[in-house]
Amino acid sequence: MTTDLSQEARQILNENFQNGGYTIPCKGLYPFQWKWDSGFIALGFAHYDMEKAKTEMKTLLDAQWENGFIPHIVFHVNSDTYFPGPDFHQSELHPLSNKNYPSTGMTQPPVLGFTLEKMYQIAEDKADVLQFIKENIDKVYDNHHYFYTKRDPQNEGLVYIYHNWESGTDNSPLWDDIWATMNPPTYTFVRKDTKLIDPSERPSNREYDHYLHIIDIAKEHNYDDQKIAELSPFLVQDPLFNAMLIKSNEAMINLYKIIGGNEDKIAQLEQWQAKSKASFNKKLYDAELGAYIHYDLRNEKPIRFVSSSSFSPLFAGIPSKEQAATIINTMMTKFGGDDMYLCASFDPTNERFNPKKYWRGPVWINLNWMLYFGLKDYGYNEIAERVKSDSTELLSKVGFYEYFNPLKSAYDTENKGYGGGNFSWSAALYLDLIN
Ligand code: 9YW
Repeated sequence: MTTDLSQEARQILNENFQNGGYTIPCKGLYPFQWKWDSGFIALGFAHYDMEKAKTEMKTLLDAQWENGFIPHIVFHVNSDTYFPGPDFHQSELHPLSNKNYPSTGMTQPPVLGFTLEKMYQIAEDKADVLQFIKENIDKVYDNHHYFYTKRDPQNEGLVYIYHNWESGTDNSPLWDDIWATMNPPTYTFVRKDTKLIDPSERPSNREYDHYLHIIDIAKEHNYDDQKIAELSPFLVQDPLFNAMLIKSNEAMINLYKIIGGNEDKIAQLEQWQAKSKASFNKKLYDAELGAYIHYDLRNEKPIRFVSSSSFSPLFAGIPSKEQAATIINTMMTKFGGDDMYLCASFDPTNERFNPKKYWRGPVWINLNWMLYFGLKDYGYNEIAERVKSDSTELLSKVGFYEYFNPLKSAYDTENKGYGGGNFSWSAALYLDLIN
């Protein structure tokens, strides 16, 4: 059974790999290279084809801008199955954007530091992968430098995201109260995703108006970071994004130590770490909720909801032992009943929870993957094993889908996954989880 599934997972990755040296998240729905997908995909390849893993990372890094920024989508080809494409995003507006690769002008969670380290851990030929890392790690360092110098206006060690697409958790109920502060124009556009996927499982057109409007504001200012910080109606400190940045800082410190030299970079990374972790626990920990939360920097108020992102700091060693115990208790109480698969993307006890709608409730394999390693690091092996077996059970039951209904009872009547099928990161992270 496991072997068949592994073969299927490899086949999905191989078939989604493109001639341009990158892997699409899934056919039809997502025809380009996405940043955080690429990192996770590289980990899947690393288990059986290290050359492809390196290629995946290299292609993404080739699309880096001169200021260190790495975009969330790289438009390697033209495609009429995705909206909004390169004509809408117009990355060329930014004076330092990449001249060879059209892209978006927004980013996604910082996966690259820890994926480089994981590739090194997985590699049989360590010298070969270390050579690759030596050639590329400074680009990731420059990317973190960009984050800490351009996206932290109050110098807190916590970086902001200026668009919900930067979070990776696109239509989470977390953003609903921000949408209520905005009144974007009604755009005329043709959705492509809802031709491929049941519209009830995707964001609404009105939500897309908000998404497009934020981009238009950034474009009016040629994607200038300072202007975005001043003017974007969406400006959020996201615990998932910042935890991944901290995890990647740590990975880079480890890798620079293996490489040798680079004392200045190690010192800078250590400074960022100390400051970020302290601010994280001070500002994003909500003792009353027993969870990490998001902070709305534009409206200066905490976003007091529990989501799967609330537990992601475990992955980066951020919580103290006591905080870890508290947030894991919150997770098990709200998300971990016997009738549920871990881990729903949004608080199942909240009225905004929807088990079928994208980031408003379904289980996502990449969040589970982070949770699994985080729980293990803190010694919660039994719960970690449950996250792993819930993930593999879902994948073997219904296939390598994009997202999954967390309610076990749902599978009595409709045994199916949601969103895109043959989904690359579900396949890639399965290969990593079982190894
Ligand atoms: C979109 C590719 C991307 C992921 C995001 C996910 C979704 C694309 O798919 O966004 O058009 O909304 O939310 O995290 O990177 O898999």
